[in-house]
Amino acid sequence: MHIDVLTLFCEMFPSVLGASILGRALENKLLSVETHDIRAYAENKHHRVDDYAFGGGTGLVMMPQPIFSAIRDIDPEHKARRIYMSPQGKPLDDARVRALAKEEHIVILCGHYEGVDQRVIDELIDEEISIGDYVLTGGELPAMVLIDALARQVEGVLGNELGADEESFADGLLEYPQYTRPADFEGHKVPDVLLSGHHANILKWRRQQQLLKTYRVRPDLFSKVELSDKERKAFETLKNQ
Ligand code: 4FM
Repeated sequence: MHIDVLTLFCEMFPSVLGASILGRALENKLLSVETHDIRAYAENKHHRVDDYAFGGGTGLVMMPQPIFSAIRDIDPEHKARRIYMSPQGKPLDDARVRALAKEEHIVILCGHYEGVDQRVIDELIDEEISIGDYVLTGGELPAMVLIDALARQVEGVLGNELGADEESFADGLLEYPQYTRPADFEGHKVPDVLLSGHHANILKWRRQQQLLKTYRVRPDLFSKVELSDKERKAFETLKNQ
């Protein structure tokens, strides 16, 4: 997969893209990311990229010319999936990440100021995506969030042999709690079942913990989980304990 990022702040990307699992994935060419400075495409004398909003209002709007020129340069035949990161977008979730991970070429536009000229969205963008219901100063952090989530779905990026399918959200549940040594840290003990060596009991306990956590913290996710009649009954008993 290749990802092109259109941004006014290319300098925000190298440290995040260079570190940890994402850094290794890029180094190993499992995916590639290229950042492009929108300002370099501005054709006016002072390389201006924003202007006042028609109709009034306080903020500046990113003007169409530099973004149209950049996208025509990077994806002239519209072969890529073009994404605009903004709070007005559809909330990103695991299903969307998995679907986008199948794309060969993605272009991500990072917005700033009060947004971009609507003609950019109407004429150039395939989908508008939000990483959550809060407003950031720019789309760069959301773009990095999306890139990181996509990278995890690319074959070979995760070191373990299980991969992303065995990880959180694959079954629509939050993760169970994890513990490592020591078994007793300043009097705070690891649950006995995890030290018992009884594999079936451990699996059962972990599943119960996932269900309880999801039920309490994310009722929206819990309502979508499919449970057998037997498991639903057992959970009713468990949650009333
Ligand atoms: C803020 C872009 C205002 C456009 C931003 C406008 C964001 C988010 C975000 C900065 N992007 N999810 N939340 N972007 O805040 O994706 Cl008009």
